[in-house]
Amino acid sequence: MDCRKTLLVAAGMATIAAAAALLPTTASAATYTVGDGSGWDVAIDYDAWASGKKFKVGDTLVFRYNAGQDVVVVDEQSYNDCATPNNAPVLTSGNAVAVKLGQSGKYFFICDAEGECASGMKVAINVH
Ligand SMILES: [Cu+2]
Repeated sequence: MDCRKTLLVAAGMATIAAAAALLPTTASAATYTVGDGSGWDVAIDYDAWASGKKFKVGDTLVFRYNAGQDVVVVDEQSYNDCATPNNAPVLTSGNAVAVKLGQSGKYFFICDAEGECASGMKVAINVH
């Protein structure tokens, strides 16, 4: 019966922890550095980076990158094709570029340096 009591205490603590974990999601806007410490570069799994994150309207993405890289805001088709439309906004203001996620929906970003999008330098963000 000691064992049963321990289980009940553990369950109670888990409930408290779960409730506490919910609190930050209702708090103010967040800032995410794309790729975290790896920044915006080739050979990084941005799908893995984005998965599990809950991007909200008002959050900000920060792209940190070296010279020769850039950030292009594109639509889904261009993201899939790694193609940069002629009229696409190219963000080149340097290290770092901040992008505010001003409305809900999907955002797509690629690097248009030769071949780098195809090497994985692309990220899709779903904003709720
Ligand atoms: Cu690049």
